[in-house]
Amino acid sequence: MVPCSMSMVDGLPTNLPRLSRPNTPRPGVGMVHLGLGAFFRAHGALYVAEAMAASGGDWGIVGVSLQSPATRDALAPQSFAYTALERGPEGTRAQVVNVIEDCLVSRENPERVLALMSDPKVRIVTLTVTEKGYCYEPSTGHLNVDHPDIIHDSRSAVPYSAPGFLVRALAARRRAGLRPFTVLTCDNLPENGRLVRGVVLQLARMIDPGLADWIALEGRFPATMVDRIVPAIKPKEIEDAASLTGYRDAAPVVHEPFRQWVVEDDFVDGLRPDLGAVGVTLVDDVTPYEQMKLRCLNGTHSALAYLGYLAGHETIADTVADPVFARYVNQLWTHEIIPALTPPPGADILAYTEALFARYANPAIQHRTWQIAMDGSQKLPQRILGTLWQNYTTGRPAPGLNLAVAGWMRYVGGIDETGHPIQVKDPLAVYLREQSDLAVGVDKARRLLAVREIFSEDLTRALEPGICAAYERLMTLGARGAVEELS
Ligand code: CS2
Repeated sequence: MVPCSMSMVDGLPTNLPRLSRPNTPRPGVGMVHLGLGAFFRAHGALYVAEAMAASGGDWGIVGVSLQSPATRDALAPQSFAYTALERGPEGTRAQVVNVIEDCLVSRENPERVLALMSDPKVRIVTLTVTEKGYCYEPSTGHLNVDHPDIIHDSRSAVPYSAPGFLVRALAARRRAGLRPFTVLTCDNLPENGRLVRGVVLQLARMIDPGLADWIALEGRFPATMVDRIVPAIKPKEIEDAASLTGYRDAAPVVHEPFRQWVVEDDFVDGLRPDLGAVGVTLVDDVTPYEQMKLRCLNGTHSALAYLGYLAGHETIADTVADPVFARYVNQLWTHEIIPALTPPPGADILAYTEALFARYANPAIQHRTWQIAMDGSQKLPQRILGTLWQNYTTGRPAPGLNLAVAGWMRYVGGIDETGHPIQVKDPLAVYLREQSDLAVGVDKARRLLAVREIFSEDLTRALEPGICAAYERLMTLGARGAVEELS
């Protein structure tokens, strides 16, 4: 705790020194990261820093925020160094991360971002722009050509979107006779390498078919599976960090001890940091790892987020501390998710889900159900709907996942079980709310099942009976009651 006698500015004691970067020789810049949020700073950036410490290389990172200047403004006065706080059940460990060399805000200075991405020393562009940042349609995986940013980026050399920056920078490299950079997506998307390659090629084709052909031939878009639970930081945690470390850091990150990164080893000219030296699994095919993680972790995260939120639980740890939800999540794994999976070679899937439960239960990680509930329209297909479809085609009942989708439907309806408004954050929030408001009772579920950006026609037909039945139980019994009835 911060001693009360200290004076405080923005909640931080002012007589503590500010985090500053040690005066050591810096590696050259080799990577640009689009979407400099907490996740990358607590995951990919740490691996890259460790890989350089282990094997050298000029892989310093310039971070780019696509929207808000907040991270740049917080990090610039501390020369882009920051503290990573590892929070386990046994306590907190702090380390200073020193791998970000600069930070740009693309809306302020897009030309500078493009110039950097077209610089020959940059050989990899990593991304964590969240699902919606790829401007694709979740039900088909194709670029959303009606997206306002994509319409803009197809016409203007100064882009707004992540796909726009990738395409315009690759075009500049081609004009300059340079090799392309590797595009390394670190977002939780289905077959993320193929997906980002697809949206980049589609946008490039709208601009210049010759460019699209060059990218298709020369570009590399390795798939990845990323895993570490990194909740949004609260102001109180910034204060706690200061009292733990003895210095003020305006932008620390908090993460759990666990981490995993599986990467398809397919980089332009084979150029990459020595990731294998620091525990990254380099493979030919990421698909089974990615499916296991997206369905076992993210699928149950979303299920717990919607139903847990409706039942009044603030965090995932609170939700699984409720025995009804603890049974529910274990049943999801055992009866609905694992039977529909082909796990990676040699994986012990039961040990994996047991470890997952312990990670959820970690009381030191305050991961809000509301945070995970964000952007459900972009998350449901790869997290839950694929499993539901597979269970449908093999005739396996999936009452727990049906209830999770019903929970999402109730959630995007915008009113909780006590009659209070829910602050729904989703690119389709307004439209989803309108659909829900247009109907009464279980017809709300039918309306939402007809949203084609999320559910294909086949999926709607297949899932309608189960999801409507679950929705009715949810409305009758409430979230906790409906979950309890299943277990
Ligand atoms: C979470 C993920 O916010 C969410 O939707 O499910 O961020 C999750 O914590 C990570 O994928 C864990 O690796």
